[in-house]
Amino acid sequence: MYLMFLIIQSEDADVLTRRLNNAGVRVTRLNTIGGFLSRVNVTCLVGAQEDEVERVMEIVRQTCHTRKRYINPLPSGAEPAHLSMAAPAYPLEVIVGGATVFMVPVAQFERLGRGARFEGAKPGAESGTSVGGGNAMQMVVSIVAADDAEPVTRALISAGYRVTRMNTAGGFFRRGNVTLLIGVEQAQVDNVLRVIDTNVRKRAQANPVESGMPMYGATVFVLEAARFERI
Ligand code: 2BA
Repeated sequence: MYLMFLIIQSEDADVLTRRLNNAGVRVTRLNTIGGFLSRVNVTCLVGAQEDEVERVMEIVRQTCHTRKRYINPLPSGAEPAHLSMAAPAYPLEVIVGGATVFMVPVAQFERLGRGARFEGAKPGAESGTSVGGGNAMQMVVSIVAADDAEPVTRALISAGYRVTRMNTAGGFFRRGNVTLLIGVEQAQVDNVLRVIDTNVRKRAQANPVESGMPMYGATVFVLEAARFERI
């Protein structure tokens, strides 16, 4: 499985989300800002199995269009540093891409809060396999309902973990949810998942994709960090 990051223009976001949802693909949306133009854009997180990736890419290709943008020259001295050298007397044309796509391999994928208690990673496929071996640092990306975010965060902090919260939104109804980033060593991953599982409201069955996220108590992608350092 892969976690796909699709950075797209806001104008295409609703149609892309709808088309992906109609194809049975779930999407989590983040409101983001492009570093160069400082314009609002949208980053979609999509967990896709290997055989789904091309379907997702095809929908992205059909939906996300390149557009011309113009940067108006600012009065001398008022322009941001990265534009100042280039700022000409006429608008500068920039072609913004249909989409910028990153695909990151997922080491472990779990849906938690489904009633049955989380028993730990099952040996084998996409479960607890660490390419870095040993106790490599993992980035646990957990999408939870907005009202579960507070108890889950509190429980993780009390258990000694560090957490970053991102306000995100589900695909279809854009219902608010929260994406938690938790950096932990491989040996701690099961425990983190257990804490999340215990603190989300239980859902007996998955909501259909059209009902918005989250469809389970929590959807979790574990990514292996190539490097982790605190400075
Ligand atoms: P922005 O950073 O606002 O960039 C908008 C467009 O401006 C880019 O379109 C590109 O045409 C131009 N541009 C960006 N950086 C530039 C630079 N250093 N010099 C000259 N022109 C530059 P795209 O390449 O299609 O990118 C669209 C948006 O995708 C970006 O918005 C950014 O939010 C994201 N993105 C693209 N490449 C990325 C990367 N390597 N890492 C992270 N985000 C990326």
